[in-house]
Amino acid sequence: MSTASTTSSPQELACDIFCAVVDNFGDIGVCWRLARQLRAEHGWRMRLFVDDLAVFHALCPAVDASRARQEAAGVVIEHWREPAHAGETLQIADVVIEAFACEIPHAYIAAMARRETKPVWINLEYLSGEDWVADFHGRPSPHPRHALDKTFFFPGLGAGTGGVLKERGLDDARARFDAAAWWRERVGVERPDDASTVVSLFSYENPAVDALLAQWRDGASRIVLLVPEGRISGALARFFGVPKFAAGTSARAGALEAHALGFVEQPRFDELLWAADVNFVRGEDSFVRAQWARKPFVWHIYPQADDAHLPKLDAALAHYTRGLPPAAERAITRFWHAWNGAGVPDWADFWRHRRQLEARASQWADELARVGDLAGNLAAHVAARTGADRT
Ligand code: TRH
Repeated sequence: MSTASTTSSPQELACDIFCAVVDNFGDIGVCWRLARQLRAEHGWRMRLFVDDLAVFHALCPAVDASRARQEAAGVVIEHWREPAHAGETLQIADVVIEAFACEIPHAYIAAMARRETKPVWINLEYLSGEDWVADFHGRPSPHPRHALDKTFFFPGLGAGTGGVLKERGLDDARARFDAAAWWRERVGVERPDDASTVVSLFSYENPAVDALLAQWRDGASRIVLLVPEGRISGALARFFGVPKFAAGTSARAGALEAHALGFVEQPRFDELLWAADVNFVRGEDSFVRAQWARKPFVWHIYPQADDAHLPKLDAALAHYTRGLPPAAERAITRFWHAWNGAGVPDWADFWRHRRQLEARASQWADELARVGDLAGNLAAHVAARTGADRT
């Protein structure tokens, strides 16, 4: 392997992101969104190392899973085909982001240490709304052997954290969204009238879903359910008694009408959240997008060993429910808990607070925006470290 020195122009910072896909879509989902945003809004020269191009292809169909190196949305994509692999030529960027504590190749780290101007090395962590995040965000961690230190960058929901990703044009795109056209194109039916409640359901397998589907079926008002094909689809198929609930399938039972949707490229995922009245989301990236959609939502948190996710769930609830009348706060807390394994969800109890939840969803999006967007916060951190504002 040859080594090349980085020759980024003074205007253009070079940045490498390393992403190991643990499971599902969230790891690459966050990294891909961040890479695109740093390219488009900060003009950085981006390279993204990803170990699983097949998963990446689902979010970005332009990615060809058989290619070692390619480009999409102005970002160079390298197939990180084995842990020691660091590209055909060892090029060290000005900013190196190690996502979710994945391990950067040793040869790459050694070359970082040899570089005259040391790169800004960022350890991008998972999102948590817990209070301790603000204390740890931005802390340096010296490398045990090399003269390098990396900074812990913690996404968060409160002041003093790294914030969450939000593109500059997101609110305008939401305002321009043509719901009627979307329903015709994506679902193949007319947009439901205001007497119906539209629910989007992006979730892991969930034992609580059967009770909820039965409540929707037996309820007094029409529920239109939109379900992207995925891990919850089997439960829908069983409920409706069909072989599978694949994209294009529609089914009806009582007051419930459900449509299965195909997986769309990541920039189009928001449209689903904008089209619905309430969104069931999961993991990390869709959880963040639901907050920017300014609609009530329900979070299926990524389950961790020893229930380590439960304090994170309650920390998010503490932010999100702040200022809600006590009855509404208790109802949303009960509902989120039930959706995450504690109790049986009670739709009527939750949705009778609809108007208050809607008002809070909008207010919360404004509060969250005050933390600053993650890409902008990251660029500011790098500018402070390099002494030059090149964003
Ligand atoms: O897929 P997720 O559950 O991801 C994760 C992973 O499990 C990860 O290992 C874990 O650490 C993390 O959660 C907390 O959920 P998430 O984060 O919401 O990612 C889903 C991505 O898929 C998101 O970027 C939106 C995208 N998406 C599309 O692009 N098109 C679609 O049609 C749909 C339904 C989703």
